Amino acid sequence: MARHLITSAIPYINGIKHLGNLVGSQLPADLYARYLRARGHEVLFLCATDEHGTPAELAAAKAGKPVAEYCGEMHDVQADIAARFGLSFDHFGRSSSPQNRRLTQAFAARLADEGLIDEVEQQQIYSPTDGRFLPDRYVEGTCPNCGFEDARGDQCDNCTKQLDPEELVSPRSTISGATDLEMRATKHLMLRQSAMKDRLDQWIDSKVDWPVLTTSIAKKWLHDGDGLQDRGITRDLSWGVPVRRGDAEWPGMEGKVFYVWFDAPIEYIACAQEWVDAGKGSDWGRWWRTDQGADDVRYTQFMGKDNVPFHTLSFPSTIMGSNEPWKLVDYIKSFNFLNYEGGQFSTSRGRGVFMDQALEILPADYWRWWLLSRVPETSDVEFTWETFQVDVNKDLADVLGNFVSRITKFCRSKFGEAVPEAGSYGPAEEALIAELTERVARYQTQMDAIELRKAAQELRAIWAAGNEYLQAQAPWSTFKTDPDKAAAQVRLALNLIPLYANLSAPFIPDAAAKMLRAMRVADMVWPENVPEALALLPAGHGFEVPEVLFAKISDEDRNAWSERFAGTRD
Ligand code: B3M
Ligand code: ZN
Repeated sequence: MARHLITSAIPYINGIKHLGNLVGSQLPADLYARYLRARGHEVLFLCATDEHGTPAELAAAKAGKPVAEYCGEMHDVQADIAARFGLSFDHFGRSSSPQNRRLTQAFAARLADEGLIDEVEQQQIYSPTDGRFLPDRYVEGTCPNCGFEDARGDQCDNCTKQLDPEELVSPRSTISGATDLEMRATKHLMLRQSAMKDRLDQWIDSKVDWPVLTTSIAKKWLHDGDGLQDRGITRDLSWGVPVRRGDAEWPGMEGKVFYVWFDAPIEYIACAQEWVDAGKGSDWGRWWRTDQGADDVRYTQFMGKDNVPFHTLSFPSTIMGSNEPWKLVDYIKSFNFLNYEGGQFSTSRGRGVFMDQALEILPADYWRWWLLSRVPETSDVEFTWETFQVDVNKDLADVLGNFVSRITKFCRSKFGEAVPEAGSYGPAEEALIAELTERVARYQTQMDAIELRKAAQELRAIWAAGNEYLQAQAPWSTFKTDPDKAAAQVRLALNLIPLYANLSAPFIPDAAAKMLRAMRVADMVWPENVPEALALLPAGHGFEVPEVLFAKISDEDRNAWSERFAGTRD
């Protein structure tokens, strides 16, 4: 038994996440957490809302609410949807927590004491009308590249060029529309990542087992162009962690906050403190401080590829640079993107299916299975209603669901609702038990390695093996000539149901629980020994025929949904 700390990238607060966000971090992290818990490991699985930065301020303004109130409400909305998706966080925290504020300010003080923070003077856009500096998204104007008139200060939505606000032609304030903008000098803090380059490089080099997607992105930022750049870690915003040097004022930094990407990963630690302060745990240092036992912890992070630079370079710079005994990540699992019907999912344009909408249509397990079995591990993957329909109908309804309903119904009709006693196992049964023993071992190997598509494939094959056995042995025919033999066949097939439930629970927890309830099995127990697990239900053990586990998706449903989600969300 080991101890596993698992974090998922923390979702931005501004709005409900789409399925592309979900599959790129929270859902695979949940799969892994559920699997490790089932294997008997001690797991701390943390996630939170990422509440600072311009997107939060702008979304709150759009909703006509004070930003703190908006974040509080959206946190609850996201927590509720996460729970309904079965995301089994031990704690779902908030990056705006007092714990994170204190920790972020303390890290900044440590880094400054280590000589890793520079104070630099910069020229920045100031709006006398608004009485403030205007960071990226607070300025709009004409794109110098394509002439688009509503380009944002950080990027042009028309031609996608990354911009600095000063580059915009005829810039205006998005707060007041003021155009009398001027350049003024202001001071900002820079984290000297360049000074950490060699340490980071060696560290990444030592991670030979990491996914190539993770290391290649880190290497690119370390070596391309002029190499790793220092990073501004402060912004002229009012919403965020106020810039302080620990408990002390930071002269010249009044009215500024830390950049959202500086405090967001620190929330992984603060979240463990929030978990303790919420009374759910008793010792966060055991998970995060190597001087308090965290050396024994295996720490795995899950995220989309766009977040990799921040987790392989920026956050490790913060951790290593502090020269304090913090736990560093052991393994970073990153993902490519999920696209939606020939384009991208987009939060700002409301394109694709969002988590709340998905649950209006179908229960979480349908989505969990499709997303996890098609998780964009090695390349980008496209969601289409057609593949969704085909996969759900085949894997969940025809293979798993059908197996369960067929064998329980057949048993009820011929032997009653209890495991039949007569007959004994022959070569076909021994062969199935041997095949499943091998497949379960492979499934575990893939799950341990977080090779999720391969694991899903193996699980699908485990389900299919039961169906093939039933098809080949056909107890309904056997029954006519040799009822005892049919009884033995049914006994083994019924025993496959709890085995399947336990193995499948990390992917489809609700269906797994239903299967166990129907078989009157009280606890989830991982089948460490497959032959033993297949003898779990003794002769005479009562069960019920469960209600339909998975309904098929009809062509009408598919067409209606694909039409409903063709446009953008209002
Ligand atoms: N909120 C970006 C995202 O949701 C960002 C992740 C922060 S992880 C510390 O994709
Ligand atoms: Zn443009």
